[in-house]
Amino acid sequence: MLNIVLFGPPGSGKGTQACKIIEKYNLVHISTGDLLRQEVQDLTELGRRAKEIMDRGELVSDEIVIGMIRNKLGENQDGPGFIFDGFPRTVEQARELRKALTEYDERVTVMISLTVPREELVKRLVKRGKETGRSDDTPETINNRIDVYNHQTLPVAYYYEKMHKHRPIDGVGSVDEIFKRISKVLEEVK
Ligand code: B4P
Repeated sequence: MLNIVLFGPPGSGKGTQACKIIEKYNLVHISTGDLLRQEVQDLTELGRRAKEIMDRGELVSDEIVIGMIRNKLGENQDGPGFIFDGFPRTVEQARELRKALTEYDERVTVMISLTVPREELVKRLVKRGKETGRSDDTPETINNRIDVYNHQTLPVAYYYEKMHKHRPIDGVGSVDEIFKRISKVLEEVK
């Protein structure tokens, strides 16, 4: 299997690039952000709790997120692999992902890490907030999300670095240019 962790700060283009990677490599897409927004839309108890946390720009608890991932892994074991979009976001989530994949004799192949300067992230997310009305794309929440990323999520990059799986990619440029950079790495590792 080809199992990709797609990593980067909020607004770095993870969701955007995930769509293109899936099209080319036919992988199962697991976006914890999308799964949580679906819970919010379905008005579940989990969704109600998650919305409050997401609107503040904080991270939903590891326990909830890991439970959602385990369900998805169990349902899709016959495919060519997974793309984890926005997960893991803490070192604990990374450890749990490793455990869960090991149960299926699988492992993470590579972590693609999109790097984008803070000013560009804020610009992209403010624009998306105006266009879509997404409730966590407000200037105050965006800044908190980037701070949370720097404090709680960035250590995940070092976790994969130690395993020689971390591949940083310049996330500034056109969507197609960035996709070409990612494809080059994926052709090397697949
Ligand atoms: P996510 O849904 O993962 O949201 P995100 O980090 O903002 O990334 P997204 O994929 O949406 O944006 P993208 O960069 O593609 O998380 C939302 C919240 O859910 C989190 O804050 C947290 O509360 C919770 N959550 C999710 N996963 C969790 C976990 N594992 N643990 C705990 N909590 C979790 O794109 C952004 C914008 O940039 C788009 O408008 C796009 O059109 C634009 N764009 C993309 N590429 C571009 C380019 N090359 N040039 C210009 N613009 C570009």
